[in-house]
Amino acid sequence: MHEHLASLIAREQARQRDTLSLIPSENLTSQSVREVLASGFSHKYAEGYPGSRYYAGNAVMDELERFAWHRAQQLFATDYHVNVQPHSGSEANLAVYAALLSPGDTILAPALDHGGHLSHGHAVTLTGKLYTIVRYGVGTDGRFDLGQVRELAKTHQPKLIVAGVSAYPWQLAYLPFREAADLCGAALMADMSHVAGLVAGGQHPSPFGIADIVTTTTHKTLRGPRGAMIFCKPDLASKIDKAVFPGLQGGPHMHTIAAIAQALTEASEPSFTSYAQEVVRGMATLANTLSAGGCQLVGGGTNTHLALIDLRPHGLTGRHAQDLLERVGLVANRNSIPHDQAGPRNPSGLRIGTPWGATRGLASAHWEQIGSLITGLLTGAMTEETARLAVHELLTTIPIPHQFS
Ligand code: DSN
Repeated sequence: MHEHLASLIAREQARQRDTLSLIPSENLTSQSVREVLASGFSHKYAEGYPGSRYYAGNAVMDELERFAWHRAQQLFATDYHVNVQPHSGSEANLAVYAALLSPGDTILAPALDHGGHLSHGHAVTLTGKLYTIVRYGVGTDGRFDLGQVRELAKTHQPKLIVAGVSAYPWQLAYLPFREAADLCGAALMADMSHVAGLVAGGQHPSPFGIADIVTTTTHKTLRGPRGAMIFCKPDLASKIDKAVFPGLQGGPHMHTIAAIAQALTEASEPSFTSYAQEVVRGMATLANTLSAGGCQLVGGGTNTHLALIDLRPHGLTGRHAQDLLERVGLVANRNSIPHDQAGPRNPSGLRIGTPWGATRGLASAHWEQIGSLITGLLTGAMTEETARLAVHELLTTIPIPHQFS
């Protein structure tokens, strides 16, 4: 390996060892996942699908992809068709739109500053340029305004409704979205990217059986390699498969598909249920500590893996708070909050979560400590030096488990 690359890897390993990621979309993967990812599966072109490839030499790849399908269906206890080829969550969502819609058709989706994702039709993305986007958001209680969703569905007659989030602290109930979709004959897509691991671990409602299509990334709470999957009801299978390949992508990343199959296997073990419980329990503890310490949580709390802190009462911007935490070894990300008057580059919120920390082994007492450090820093009651030493001491006592290092 080139020495510069080796040194970059070593520096990143040290950064991950010496800091704590609170970014709710990040996680650690097992050594087994990374071994599979680094295998010779990456050498093979396998355009097409099992039994129907455009290159020779794909007997093993066919078996591998079918194995990944079965693992996915087993984990989520579903008979939905599954496509494991999307290279990322944004491509998965775009593939669904391409499969079901024509340019100009209307999508009803969550607004970005209310917890949605760029790929849910934000104006700066291709999804926002190709389709007519109608946005729903949260009400005064911080929860999605389901009355608004129903009204918008009736008024705008969207062809697709998106139920999915990347910065929303509450569990999603999928049935009200189904009802809204049925009011106008729309298809319902659940984007469970953030919560897939919680669904697998029984800590979040499942969209299967309710949504027509379920998309997910594989590297967040699900603790797999970077990738994505699309599940759909059997009658949509052919459209979805064609939209992924050849519609949007060429050769599938077979090494990633193999690593996804490994991660899905790990997520079906009882220890993963304990992990998912720990993610949610830890987040509740962290949120309670933050609230008790004077932080205002967007939406009033959380019952998932993440929370958003409204920084305005502290007179801080998102960038300021993100930098402040990073200087003491806590890595979080600035985030827009509902009706944010500040721009997305320096918004008014800080997004935090527990998936990475729970994999590292942090439990409730540790999250209380992290919460006290964050409130101390944001309120100015604690010096950076004191917080930095405390984070260092905590992480020294809880090294990354061997299995994940
Ligand atoms: N960037 C991811 C997140 O942080 O939520 C979503 O793609």
